[in-house]
Amino acid sequence: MSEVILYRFGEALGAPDVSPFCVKMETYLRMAEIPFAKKLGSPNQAPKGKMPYIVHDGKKLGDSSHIIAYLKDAFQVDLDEGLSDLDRAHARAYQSMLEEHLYFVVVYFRWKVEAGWQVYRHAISKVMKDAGAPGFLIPMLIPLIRRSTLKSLTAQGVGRHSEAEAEEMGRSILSSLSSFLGEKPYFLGEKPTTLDATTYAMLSGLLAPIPGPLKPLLEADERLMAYCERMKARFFA
Ligand SMILES: N[C@@H](CCC(=O)N[C@@H](CS)C(=O)NCC(=O)O)C(=O)O
Repeated sequence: MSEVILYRFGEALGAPDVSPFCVKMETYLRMAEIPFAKKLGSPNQAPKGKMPYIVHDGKKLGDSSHIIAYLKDAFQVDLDEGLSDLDRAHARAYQSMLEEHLYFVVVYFRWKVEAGWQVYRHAISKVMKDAGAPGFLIPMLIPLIRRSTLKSLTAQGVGRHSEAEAEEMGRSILSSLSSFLGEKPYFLGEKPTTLDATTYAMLSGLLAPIPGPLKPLLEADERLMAYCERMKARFFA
């Protein structure tokens, strides 16, 4: 079976990628032991206009969850084998909470709140430079990308809230995650499943050194921090 080419933004802020969805994809590929190579890409070339995307056997696919469904078939690998219907229902619900809600709280503190933005814009600039964008264009493009991201954040809804309200969303999601994890090593039990790829990616996004409440909130939770260490040691050693 030929290797998968994973197109992503690039490393930044101490994470394998500046984008939590690209970290999710890489974590999944490592967990599933699928041979892959990483290349820098851009949303302009992505089939759904968002990163990550993959190329495999001449096919180009976008959206991390669609990619995982494809890889499951193509490589006959199932990280969720043996899960009960209830586990699957929980996994689906937590995935939505992480990808459709917590992700946007992360975006809020990176792109909207000025203190976060003053740090995050350097990470964006680095990623664009690494991807080969002409140096003179980067300072012109960044404000445009920020404007369009903030427009999406407002349309999604999280962007309409105050900082205190966004922080409270982060706090309540982390508290739910921590309770759900409990004393288990992985979110659905003794063995890591697809949900752990998403959870690890979103949590490691929170650990990026961006000013704001999210990193301290996560760092105050011993269970979630131990979980992040466990995932990192097992899949990113
Ligand atoms: N549902 C998508 C979400 C991907 C996503 O939101 N990617 C962001 C980066 S974290 C992106 O490419 N944003 C660039 C843009 O919207 O132009 C997935 O699971 O892959």
